[in-house]
Amino acid sequence: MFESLTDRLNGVFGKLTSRGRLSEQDIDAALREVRMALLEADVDFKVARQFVKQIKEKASKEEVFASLTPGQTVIKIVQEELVSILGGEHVGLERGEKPPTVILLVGLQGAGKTTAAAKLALRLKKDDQSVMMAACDLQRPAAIDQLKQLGAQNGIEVYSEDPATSTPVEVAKNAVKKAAHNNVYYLILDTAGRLAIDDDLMTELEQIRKATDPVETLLVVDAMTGQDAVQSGSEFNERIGITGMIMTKMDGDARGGAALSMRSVTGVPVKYMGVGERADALEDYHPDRLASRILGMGDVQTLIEKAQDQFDENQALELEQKMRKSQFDMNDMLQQFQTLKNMGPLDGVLGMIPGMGSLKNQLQNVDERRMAQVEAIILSMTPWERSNPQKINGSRRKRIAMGSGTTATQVNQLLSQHKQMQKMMSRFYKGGKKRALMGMLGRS
Ligand SMILES: Nc1nc2c(ncn2[C@@H]2O[C@H](COP(=O)(O)OP(=O)(O)OP(=O)(O)O)[C@@H](O)[C@H]2O)c(=O)[nH]1
Ligand SMILES: [Mg+2]
Repeated sequence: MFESLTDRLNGVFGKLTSRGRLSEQDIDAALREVRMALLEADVDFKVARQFVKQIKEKASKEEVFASLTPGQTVIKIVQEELVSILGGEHVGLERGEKPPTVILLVGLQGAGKTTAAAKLALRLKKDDQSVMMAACDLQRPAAIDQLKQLGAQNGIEVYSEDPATSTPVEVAKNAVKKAAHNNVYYLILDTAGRLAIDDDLMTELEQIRKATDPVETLLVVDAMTGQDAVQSGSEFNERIGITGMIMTKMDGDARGGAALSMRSVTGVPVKYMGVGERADALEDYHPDRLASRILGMGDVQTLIEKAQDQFDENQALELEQKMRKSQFDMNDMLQQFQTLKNMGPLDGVLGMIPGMGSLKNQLQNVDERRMAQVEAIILSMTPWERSNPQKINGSRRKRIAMGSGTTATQVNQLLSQHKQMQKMMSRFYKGGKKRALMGMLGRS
């Protein structure tokens, strides 16, 4: 979701690093562009202003002008500040002393509460925790069915009552009783949304909160709604007090402003991000990783964690080792592509792979057919070729193209993409993050 911001920032950095020395005016001009880029991405204007101010202050302290690589020093500062406005440290889910740990989900209509309840429940279940969901949304009859269906699909117990004879507070209270009785550790309460914040909604939520004493009150916000999301975040926090946020629809093509401003404006940590409609499309929110993605340097850590969900731990470890030692060959690339297919929205996953930026451009609107082509090319290689892609000569290329129903040019493209990925990956590990960043930006 940060593509255009990433492009803009890379443009600014490109200008900075192409110069030997930088004057104060150069930095000022660059920071003005950074500020514009943030505003265009719909970042809260106070946040953008503060961001640029901090960078300017740090830049003068860190003696950018005396540095031999001033442009890179500025980029390092931008990265640090980005991590800082995104919240600094990752904050995980709290766990109560004794069961049940009640997690109350609140938010506007359509923000993704019910989906988030299932995602969170599935995550906890995968971590071997006992978990139950309760349908406290009695606004729409369909809401209960929606939660029940999600529960059935993912093997999660759902507590519900007849909406004709019960109230949201009653459902919540009884769900807590049942969870305590059954020794269920986590109880997730799905609540009703409203089009806008109103007193009825707030009163209802306050009552549920009083009755259930939740360990976490998580606000579910739709990242696509930009500044409105930020506004509702502040209001919910003032009215009922929230302990964290789940930012949904991060897979959408919004400009990313909400994601960037939410933490700074509300002061409340974002704990998770929703990145798709599927129940497994939930990611932990890590400010440093997100900053890397925004700056276009990939997010190998999240990628590896996602891969761990898909293939077993040994395979994932092996992959990491190979990336470190630049032994990532075509077999690994094939495996990655096959795993990618199971890891949810392709765009999001591609953005996490260092060096994928250029591939992404070539694979515009990456679709299953393209993926199949890549697979076919690799499958047409012999095992020896897959382990030694650099030794694939002209006649081999022709044969591979024939075998996969593609052209020699397409085979060439894939080979150079692989080479670039390999280079980026090893640089990512060997050179430390700063050098890796330079590499991602194509300036080393
Ligand atoms: N692409 C994408 N869609 C999402 C995500 N989270 C939720 N959705 C979709 O958003 C729509 C609304 O989700 P719900 O979970 O029903 O939202 P809600 O907050 O419970 O809505 P109400 O109960 O009406 O207030 C559904 O179509 C979901 O599939 C996400 O992270 N990415
Ligand atoms: Mg709902």
